[in-house]
Amino acid sequence: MNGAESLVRTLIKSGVDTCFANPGTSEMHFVAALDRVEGMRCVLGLFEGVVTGAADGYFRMKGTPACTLLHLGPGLANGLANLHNARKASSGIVNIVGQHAIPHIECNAPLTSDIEALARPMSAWVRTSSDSGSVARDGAAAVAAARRSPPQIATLILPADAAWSEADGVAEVAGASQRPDYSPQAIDDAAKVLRSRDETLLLLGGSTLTEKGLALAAGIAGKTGCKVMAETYNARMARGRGRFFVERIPYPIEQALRALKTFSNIILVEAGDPVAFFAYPDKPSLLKPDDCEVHRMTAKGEDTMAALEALAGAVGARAQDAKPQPPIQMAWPNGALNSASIAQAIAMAIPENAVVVDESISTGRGFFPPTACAAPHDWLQNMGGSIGFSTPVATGAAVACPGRKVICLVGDGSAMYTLQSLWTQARESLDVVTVVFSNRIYQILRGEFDGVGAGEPGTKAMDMLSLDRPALDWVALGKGMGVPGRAVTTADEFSVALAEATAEQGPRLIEVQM
Ligand SMILES: Cc1ncc(C[n+]2csc(CCOP(=O)(O)OP(=O)(O)O)c2C)c(N)n1
Repeated sequence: MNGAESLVRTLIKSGVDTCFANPGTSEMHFVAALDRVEGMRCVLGLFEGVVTGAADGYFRMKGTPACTLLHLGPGLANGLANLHNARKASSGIVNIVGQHAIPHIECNAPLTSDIEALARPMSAWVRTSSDSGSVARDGAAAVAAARRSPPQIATLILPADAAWSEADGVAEVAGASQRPDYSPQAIDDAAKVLRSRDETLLLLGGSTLTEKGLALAAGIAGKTGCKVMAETYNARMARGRGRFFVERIPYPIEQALRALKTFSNIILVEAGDPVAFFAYPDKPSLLKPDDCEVHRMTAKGEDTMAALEALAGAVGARAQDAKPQPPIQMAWPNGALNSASIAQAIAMAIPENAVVVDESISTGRGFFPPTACAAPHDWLQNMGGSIGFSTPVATGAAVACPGRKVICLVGDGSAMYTLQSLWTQARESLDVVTVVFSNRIYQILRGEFDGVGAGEPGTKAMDMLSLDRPALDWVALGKGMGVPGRAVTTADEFSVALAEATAEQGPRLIEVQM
């Protein structure tokens, strides 16, 4: 057994059985080992941003890490933006990055670079295997690091000679690390704040946004009169009929300031401090009012569900304290395509247990409330703000969850970053419906131009924001990668296209021409 095979066997033994890959020469022994060893599902991505984003989507849905296979420094560098998004989403990933054989590194061949330096900013754990005898042990350490609480990105750099030389065997991965508990003092403090009846916001983030966590929050809100909200962006939120609907802090800074201005207390349940996405001249970075006190109840990695249960107990909240939610009218829309009619069609079309991956940017800003009563589903968002996250994450989510329909809502600008995902979806017959909002402009940036006070955009500035000349033909792009699609121009056409695409098996694309 060589080093590469000892690594593949160690990964599989530890439960890492899915590899999103884009290999090169230095990774050929790893690729050969995938052939020899049973048990690793291998999924090729045609750009490393697809590979790393897919690993993020896989983790979000499965809760266990996949591995990636990346080609030296440039391969890793191509995947960094979606590793950034994955890191912000607290997704566990094991990256295997090839390296030249150790004696070859000093020759400064074309692909030589400082891979560890490239890996470090997006990885909590980085190691280069020194020889073939250490590879299995290093692989086991990488898996253990990825599985920590909160989960992390671990990057193992595998020199080609460590991969091709003789190894000792397979290594054992240490058991999953214990979750840090929560602070009982923080629960007491939060309960005291809630009992005071001051205007209080329970701000939820991370792993609190499961059906159970939301139900606990609904009971606490019903009992104490506090308001519950979620962060602006969330890695995964349980939503739909029968689940407690929480609004999110709005993205536009004026709206966010307005939404938070009445609170004298904010209790953070795994959420971050409410901060603006960007700085704007003469506007604050912190969204809370000056005299509002922020109380951290739990941090990432702590046992938030147990903490919420303890808080419910401390304030005497039970499930039946949850207030009934106002009903939301649902009907297939007709007439013109606009944000409201698009949201209505999506609410009607979401199938039971679907996964919605949302990178709909400005088109989708109002999608949340109208889809609250759709069939039960999970809603995944971009945690790191680096666009091009959704089509890979949808791909990885579909690999993780066969049997669940994945709906990817994406702006045309964002979709162009990682459109190669469509090819992987076609090759793997993944059940993903990609809805591209084709407004042929970076619409959000047109608003930001005003928001930062940059004046009136001239011809050159508008050229940097518009996607016309030539217009992108999404149906043709999808077809070229094996994904059938159609373009729609009215709400009626969109409704029919979405209903059909969600009822069929396999990848589909809908170009919403706005
Ligand atoms: C990697 C990266 N590059 C650039 C940006 C800046 N950016 C933010 S939104 C956006 C355009 C999004 O366009 P689109 O998906 O079409 O949505 P729309 O604005 O039209 O709603 C860009 C370029 C970014 N966030 N991340």
